[in-house]
Amino acid sequence: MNSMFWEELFQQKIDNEIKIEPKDRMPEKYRQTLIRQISQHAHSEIVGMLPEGNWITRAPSLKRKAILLAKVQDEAGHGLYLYSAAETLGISRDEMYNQLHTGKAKYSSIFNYPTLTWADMGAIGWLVDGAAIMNQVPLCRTSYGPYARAMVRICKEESFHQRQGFEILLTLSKGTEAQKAMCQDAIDRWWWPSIMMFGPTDDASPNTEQSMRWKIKRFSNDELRQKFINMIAEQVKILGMTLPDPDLKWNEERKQYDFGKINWEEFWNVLAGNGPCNKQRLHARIKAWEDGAWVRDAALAYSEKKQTHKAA
Ligand code: BYC
Repeated sequence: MNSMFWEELFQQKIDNEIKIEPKDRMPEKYRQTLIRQISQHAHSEIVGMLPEGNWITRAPSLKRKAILLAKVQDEAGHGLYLYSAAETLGISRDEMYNQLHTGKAKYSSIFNYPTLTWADMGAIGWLVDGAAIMNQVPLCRTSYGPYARAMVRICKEESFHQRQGFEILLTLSKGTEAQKAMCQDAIDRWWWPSIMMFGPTDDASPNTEQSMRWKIKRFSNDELRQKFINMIAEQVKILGMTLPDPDLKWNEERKQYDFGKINWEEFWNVLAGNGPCNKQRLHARIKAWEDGAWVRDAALAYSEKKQTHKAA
C-alpha cells in the first residue's frame, strides 16, 4: 500500500476515535512517542514511591501507616501496568530500566523534591496526585488501547490518593498552631513544583502539537495547568490556607484564575538532573536493580534447570 495513503487511513482511524491496538500498523514516530511517554510515566510511578516511602515508618498512627503503605503499593502497581502497556509496543522492560538508569529516559520532575515533614504526605496526595489526575483522566481516552485501558484503573486509585492527601491536610489545618504552620509550609513548598508537573508552556512544548493530532494528548499542558489551578484555588479555601502566589486572582472576564510567573529555569534545571534529590532518587533505583540481580539470576537458573529436565 502506498505509504501516504496508509498514513492517511491511520489518521482517519484516530479521527474516528477507533483505538490503535498493538498489532495494528502505526507510524514509527507514533510508536516512539508512546514508548517515550508511557515509559516515562511508568518510571514516574516507580520513582514516585521513594519520597512517600520515606514516611511509612514515621506515619503518626497505625491507620495512617496502613493507608500510606497501600497508596505506595498502588503506585508500584501503576508502574507495572504501564511497563506492560509499553512492552506491547516492542520495547523490553530491561531496556526501559536501562534508559532510566542511564538518564536517557526522564521521570516526573516533581519527585526530585524532598519530603521534609508529615504534612508533605498530605500535600503530595492533594497537589501531586491532584495534578496527576487532571493530566491522566483524559489519558483514559488516549488513542492507544493498552495505555487507555491501563489508565482507567490508575485514575480510580489516584482519586482515592488525592482524597487521602486532602484529608491529612484538613486534619492538620484544624490542629494546633504548629500543625497549621506545618500544613501551610508543605503547601508553600509543593505548589510551584506541582504546577510545573504539567510540563513546559505550550509554545515551549515540542511534542504537544503532534501528540494532540494523534489524540495521545487530549489537552495541552497549559490547558490542564489552568484547570488544575482553578480547582485548587477553590479547594485551598476549605483548608483555610493560602497558595504562595500573590498574583493568584480570579479573572471575571476570562472566568479563570490568573497566576504568577512560573520559574521555568528551576524546571529545566531539575530536568537536567540538578534538582534537590535527583542523584538520590536515581541512586536508589540503580541500587534496587543491582540488589535484585541474584533474584533474576536464580529465576533464570531455575527455569533453565526445569527446561533441561523436561528435555531429558
Ligand atoms: N517532568 O513536549 P513536552 C505520577 C519533558 S504523575 C519531567 O510538553 P510531552 C504520580 C518531556 O518528557 C507524573 N519531564 O512533552 C503521581 C519532554 O522531554 P523528552 C507522571 C517533563 O510528553 C503521584 C520535554 O519535557 N505523569 O506518576 O508532550 C504519585 C518537553 O515537554 C515534564 C505522566 O507521565 C515533567 N513534569 O508532555 C506517584 C503523565 N514535563 O521526553 C506517581 C503522562 C515535560 O522529549 N505524560 N517533560 O525528552 C504526559 O502527559 C506528558 O508526557 C507530559 C509532557 C504532559 C508530562
